[in-house]
Amino acid sequence: MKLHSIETFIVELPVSRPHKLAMATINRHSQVVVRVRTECGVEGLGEIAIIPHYGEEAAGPIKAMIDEVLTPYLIGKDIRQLESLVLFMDQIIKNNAYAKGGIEMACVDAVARAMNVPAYQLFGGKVHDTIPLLWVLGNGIIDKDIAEAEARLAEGRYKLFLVKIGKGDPRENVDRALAICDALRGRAEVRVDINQGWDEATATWGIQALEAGGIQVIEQPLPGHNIEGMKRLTERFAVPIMADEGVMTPQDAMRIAHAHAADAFSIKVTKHGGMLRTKQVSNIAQAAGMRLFGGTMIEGQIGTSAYAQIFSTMPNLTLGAQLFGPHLLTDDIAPPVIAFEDHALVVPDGPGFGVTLDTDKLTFYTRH
Ligand code: MUC
Ligand code: MG
Repeated sequence: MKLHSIETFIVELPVSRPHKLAMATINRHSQVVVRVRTECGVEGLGEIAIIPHYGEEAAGPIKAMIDEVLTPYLIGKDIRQLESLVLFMDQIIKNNAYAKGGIEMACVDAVARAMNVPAYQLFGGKVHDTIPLLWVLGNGIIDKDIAEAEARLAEGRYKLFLVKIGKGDPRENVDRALAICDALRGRAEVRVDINQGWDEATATWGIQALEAGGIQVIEQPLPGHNIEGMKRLTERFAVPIMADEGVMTPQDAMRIAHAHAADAFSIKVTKHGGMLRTKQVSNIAQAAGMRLFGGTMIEGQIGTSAYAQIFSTMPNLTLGAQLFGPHLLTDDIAPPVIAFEDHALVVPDGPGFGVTLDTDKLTFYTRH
């Protein structure tokens, strides 16, 4: 299966409401869509969703990295040899996880389609048929967040919620999360994501209050590089402390696991640089006795299916997944393949990721 072409498109999709994080408010959501074709005519799709200011990445540079730097070297490569392909991309240029991850994702889709199997079959097979889903409350306003959580509960789709805090006054952050937790007590589980927004003194005070008030998981309270601080918080508190921005590479995962600087990882295919590297991170966590949470960069149908495929292969993915993208995005460039039942996402079983591109929608939403 020799690679014939790689195409990229920057797409901007509408969202049902502005989504507020510590570092950005999302009004339209950007992704780089990757389409590969083999010489024998098999196609594969990848999606690189980008949260502004989350990391080092932005849509334009990712597209240029794929088109101008990686693609010229990759044409003619046998995409069935996925590990070789990833190692080869690392020889072409260091880092650039998102660009490499998007290409690898599209190659996984093509290889699995050619074999007529779901992509999870290339990674040891699935251990989960469904994955409990978490909705992210990102209004930044208590009443709106509670009303939104009530609506999701009433629909029967979500009973796990995460409040985005870490921006502005830490007292307001804690009060908001606790007010939402109180309103949903006994009916839903509430977690928080601080997105690196606190220093250690604030986190020590804040987590104590959040834990006492019933918050169930604390995600990335400190800057990702502060492993020592994360270790002290993990040792100090019973509530699970999760690393997200701190765990990008398998080497990061090793360092954090070795230092016991988190109880759990939020894993994401793009930030780890593809499905193989995501599986490596999950294997390190599994060996270290750590739990996993399926993260998101707010993917649409392609990315959500890809993430669900690899998450479904991980025995220690016991904290559910925040694959709420298909419900926050109000339109997509592919018809729905993601089904939901009993507060969980059903892992798609079609060939590859099971997704077909809607080329009219692709043209409509492509940024020119
Ligand atoms: C993160 O930090 O987990 C994705 C969706 C969301 O609301 O936040 C993220 C990124
Ligand atoms: Mg996070």
